[in-house]
Amino acid sequence: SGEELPSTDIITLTRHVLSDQFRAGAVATGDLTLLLTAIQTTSKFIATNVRKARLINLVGLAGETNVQGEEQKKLDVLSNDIMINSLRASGKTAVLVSEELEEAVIIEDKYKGNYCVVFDPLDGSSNIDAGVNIGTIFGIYRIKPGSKGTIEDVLRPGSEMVAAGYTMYGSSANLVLTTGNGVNGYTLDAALGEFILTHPDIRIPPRGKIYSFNEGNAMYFHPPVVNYLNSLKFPPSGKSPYSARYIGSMVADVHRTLLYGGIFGYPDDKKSKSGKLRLLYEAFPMAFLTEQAGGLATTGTKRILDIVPTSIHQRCPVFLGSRDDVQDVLKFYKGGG
Ligand code: AHM
Ligand code: MG
Repeated sequence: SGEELPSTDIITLTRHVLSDQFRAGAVATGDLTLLLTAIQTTSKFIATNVRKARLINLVGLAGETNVQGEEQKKLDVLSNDIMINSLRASGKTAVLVSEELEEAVIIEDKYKGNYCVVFDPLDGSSNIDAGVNIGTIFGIYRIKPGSKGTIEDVLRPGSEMVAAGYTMYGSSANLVLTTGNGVNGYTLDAALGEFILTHPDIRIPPRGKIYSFNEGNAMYFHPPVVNYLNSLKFPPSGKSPYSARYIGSMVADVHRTLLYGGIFGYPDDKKSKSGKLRLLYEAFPMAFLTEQAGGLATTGTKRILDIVPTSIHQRCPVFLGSRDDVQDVLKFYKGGG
C-alpha cells in the first residue's frame, strides 16, 4: 500500500460524545457535552503545565498541607485551581469535590447547573518530580431531581454516575471516558488542540498476565491477598508466573490494565484499614470504566460501584481489571484466605 493520506474526517471527543447521544436517541440538552468540553479544556491546560513544569519551577512543594495531611506539590494546587475555575465557569455544575479541598464546593446560583463533578486534579503526585506519568481522575453525577445541589448529591453509589474518566499525562495526553456506553480513548493532538478518538471501544482482555500491587506493603497484607499474590508468583508447574508492573500512579496503572489486561490492586491491610485510594474520585471512576470495558472492580468482598459513601474523602480497598483475574482474588476472599 502507498502512502496514507491524512484523514479529513477526524473524530474529536466532542463530536464522538454528540454522535453517541444521537445514536442513543436521547433528548440531549447538550449540557453534559458542554461540561465535558470544560473538562477537556482543563486537561489541555494541566497537560501544558505538566510539560513545562520543570522549566518554570512548578515542581517541588507548595508549602501547604492537604486534607490527608500530605504536603501539596505546586502542580497539584495549580491543577485544582484550574479545574475549580473552569467547572464553575461552565455553568453546568452544582457541587464540586476535589481531593485537594477539605469541603465540597457548592456553586453559587449565578453559575449553578445540574451536574456534580468529583475529581482528583493531579493523581500520582509522588511521581511528579521524576517526570513519570500522572493524571486527572473525574466522575460526574447528575443532581437528584428537585435538588439545588448539596453534598447528598455526591454521597451516592458509583453506579449512579453518568460519566467518568481520566486524563493521563504521559508521552502524550490520553483522555479515557465512559458515559455508560462502553469506554473510548482519545489522544490530544497538540497542534489541533483537540482530543482525537484513537482507542475506540476499549475492552479489557478477560485474563491478563500482569499484576500491579505495592508489594512493599506485603507484611501488612491480609491472608487472602498474600495467598493470591503467591498463586501468581508460584503457579502450578507448567504455568508461567505473572509479570509485576507498578508505577504508583493509579491512572497509569489502570490505563495499562485496561489496554493489556491483568489486575491492579490497592487492598486494605493491617495498617491502612480501608486501603489508601479514595472512593469518590479514585475508586468509583476507575471501577465504572473497568466495568464498562468488560472487567470487574471489587473491594474483595463487595462490588465497588455498590458502595454508598458516607463522607466525601473516604477510602476504599480496590481490586480491578480482567474479569478472570478479579474472580480469582474473590475466590481467595470467599475461601477465607
Ligand atoms: P495521591 O492522590 O496522593 O497521588 O495518592 C494516590 C496514588 C495513586 O495514584 C496510586 O495508585 C497510589 O497512590 C500509590 O500509593 P503507594 O505509593 O502507597 O504505592
Ligand atoms: Mg492525588
